[in-house]
Amino acid sequence: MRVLVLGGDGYLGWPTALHLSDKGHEVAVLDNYARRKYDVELEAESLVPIEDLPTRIAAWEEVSGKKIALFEGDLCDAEFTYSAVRDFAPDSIVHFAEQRSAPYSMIDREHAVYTQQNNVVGNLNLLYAIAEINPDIHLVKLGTMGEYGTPNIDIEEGWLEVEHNGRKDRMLYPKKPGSFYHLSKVHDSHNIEFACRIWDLRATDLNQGVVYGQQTPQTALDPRLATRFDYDAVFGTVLNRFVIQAVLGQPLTVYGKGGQTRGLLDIRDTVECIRLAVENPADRGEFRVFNQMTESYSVAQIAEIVATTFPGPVQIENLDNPRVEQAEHYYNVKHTGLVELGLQPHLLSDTLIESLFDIVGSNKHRVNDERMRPTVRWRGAVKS
Ligand code: NAD
Ligand code: USQ
Repeated sequence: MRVLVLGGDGYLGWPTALHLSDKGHEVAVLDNYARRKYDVELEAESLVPIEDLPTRIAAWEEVSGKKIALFEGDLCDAEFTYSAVRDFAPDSIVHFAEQRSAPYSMIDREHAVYTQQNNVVGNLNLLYAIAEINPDIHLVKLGTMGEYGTPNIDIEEGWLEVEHNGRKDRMLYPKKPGSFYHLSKVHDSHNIEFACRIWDLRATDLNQGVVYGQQTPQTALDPRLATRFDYDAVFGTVLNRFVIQAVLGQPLTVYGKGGQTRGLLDIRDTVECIRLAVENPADRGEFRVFNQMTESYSVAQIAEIVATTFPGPVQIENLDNPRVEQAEHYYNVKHTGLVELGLQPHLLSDTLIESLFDIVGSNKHRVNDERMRPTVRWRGAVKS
């Protein structure tokens, strides 16, 4: 199949492009390098050195003999988006290309507006491009488990059968997200479902949990193929950060008591879930939702797992939670859709965490210590 990967320079987009190319698909990547600009703004680079995108693509061709096409530009530029879709003529588009940090979206008004504009407008341009150029294209969109929030009922895969005053309907699952970033994903989901309904598009919304890990079989083939690994308090995700803190000898920064529970998955499962979604497209008119996570842990449990796996001493520090989120809650998520398509999850293991300790150990000199502690406060986003 011909697959266009939007956000192909990012943490997940690049390994996904390699995985799809390795499995025999014709792949193109598209990116505007916004993520590299946030690095400059935040004064924190990827812990693992990464090459620029043209160098990565050339290295992949050298290593595998396979070509990946490149489109450099912004999804918010409709003309560019239309021309990329027209030129590459994909069967499937995998959409990773959004501002993905909750804390970044909560810095202040400017960052909230940027996040929603970038994400919602880029996605809307894409929906129009698909509808006008080839409505048969399957859109595989990265959503997030955080769209649901932490409701006191089971979380279904996107849809909920509701009975109200004696009548029944199948409704989009109600959302209670926890940041302006997570809200942008909710807006996207609604726009995509609407486009499937009115234009007969086909889409899979992948509500992904927090990803951990840094290597896939393809990125491990050559250091020039490495994907980024974020450690800072704005872009670093929880398990990755705890591993890095353990190696640096810094306390693990548990926000609050750590009773908040999240769905997680290994980066190797992310790329495989995308392959499964691409190779088993939704039907025309179908808005299909999968919950893309393999296990749930509370933040305190994640800290405990990292602390017991690390060979040296590890301190756990409970910080005042800079976010506004439920300290403790019910969390029971249905996630059978991708398993039914064939996913064989990599569950969190000591071996994986140990391999991350090694990756961090050889790059720890690259850490800017000043970027480890959280500085963005949800209530602080409004100036008084
Ligand atoms: P990332 O920031 O590393 O990658 C996103 C890429 O998209 C970047 O290279 C960026 O430059 C590009 N991009 C952003 N806006 C763009 C635009 N307007 N036009 C073109 N390119 C643009 O993020 P990631 O961690 O790889 O996440 C990818 C997707 O997966 C995001 O949509 C994110 O919301 C979702 N997701 C990530 C995680 C996680 O733990 N990393 C978990 C759940 C969902
Ligand atoms: N947390 C800590 N200490 C830290 C960092 C985080 O206790 O040092 C806590 C947070 O308070 C939160 C949980 O860990 O309760 C997860 O935080 P995170 O930063 O790992 O993840 P989150 O902000 O939810 O965002 C990440 C990705 C985002 C994706 C989301 C999936 O950045 O793109 O959408 O995970 S989900 O959480 O399922 O919505």
